[in-house]
Amino acid sequence: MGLKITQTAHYVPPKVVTNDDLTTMMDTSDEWISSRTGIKQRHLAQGEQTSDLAVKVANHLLEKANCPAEQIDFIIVATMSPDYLTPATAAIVQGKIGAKNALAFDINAACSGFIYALALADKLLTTYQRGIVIGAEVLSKLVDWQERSTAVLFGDGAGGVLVEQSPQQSLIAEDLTAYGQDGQTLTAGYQPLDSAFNQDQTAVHKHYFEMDGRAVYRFATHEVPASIERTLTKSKWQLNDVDWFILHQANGRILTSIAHHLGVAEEKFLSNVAKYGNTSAASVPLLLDEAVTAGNIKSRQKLILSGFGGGLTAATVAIIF
Ligand code: 4VN
Repeated sequence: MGLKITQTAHYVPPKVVTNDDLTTMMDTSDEWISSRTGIKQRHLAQGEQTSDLAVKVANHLLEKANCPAEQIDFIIVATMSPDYLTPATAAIVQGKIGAKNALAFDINAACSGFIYALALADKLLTTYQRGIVIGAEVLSKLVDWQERSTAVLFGDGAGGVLVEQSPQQSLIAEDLTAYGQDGQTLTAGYQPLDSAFNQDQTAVHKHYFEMDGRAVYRFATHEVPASIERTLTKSKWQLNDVDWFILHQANGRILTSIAHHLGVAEEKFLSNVAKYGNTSAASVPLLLDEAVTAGNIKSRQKLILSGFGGGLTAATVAIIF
């Protein structure tokens, strides 16, 4: 008994902002952004909240599966850019799609969030039949549009999967990790203490993304290959058994570097970072759905899914699709 992914879907807001568009807002260039990150454009939300993107994905999943909303037992949204602290984005989705029998909650493990959520869904499926797992982000809310080092990186979007209890276990192994001591190298959305009883003494109230890019880059190039290797060992898979590596689309150069560290041909690393930029928890399901829809990923293929970033966290699952 275990988890099987039975549908995939994604949604991105229609507005496209190219690298050239960004040069009118800040001192940067298409050359700089392309060569250092592989990003050419990103989709940015206009009048749509994180829950709106997630609702589109959820409805798309239900339509594709021809599944009534009442048959959904749980909804998990992985996000670091929720509409509110409460209600959870997943609860908003539950209400809007009419999944009246579903429990619903968000998880925040930043760029690893979708992988964490998928591993969690596997455990829920010992008790429940069917669930929706979504990664959804409107990171543009957390971007300081004066700060070129981070503003060029991030985009908005959502992706998700329908998961069902199946006699055939398709989640073969998992490796979920956190490195909380290094958490300050990537922050966004600080919530200041603010009441008559409790005034915040912190000098800077860090609402917007702040990233020590070199530290996070170094973390990713060391810890992601290690997490993937531990997952392969647990799976009893060899590197060569893996059909596709679907990694968090943090930055194209980081993907190249991870492929080299592992000794894997870069062609096995699917990528759409050029089109969407870094969409944190949304990037893995967004890439998964595009690759399934394009016919690149086929039934029974062996996949490594891996997320890494804020927390700091890194997380990998091995899946037979
Ligand atoms: C995981 C990672 C990143 C990330 C880190 C560094 C970085 C993305 C630094 C060097 C810079 C180009 C950009 Cl590894 C971000 C997240 C957040 O989702 C997670 N880019 N860069 C340069 O000067 O080349």
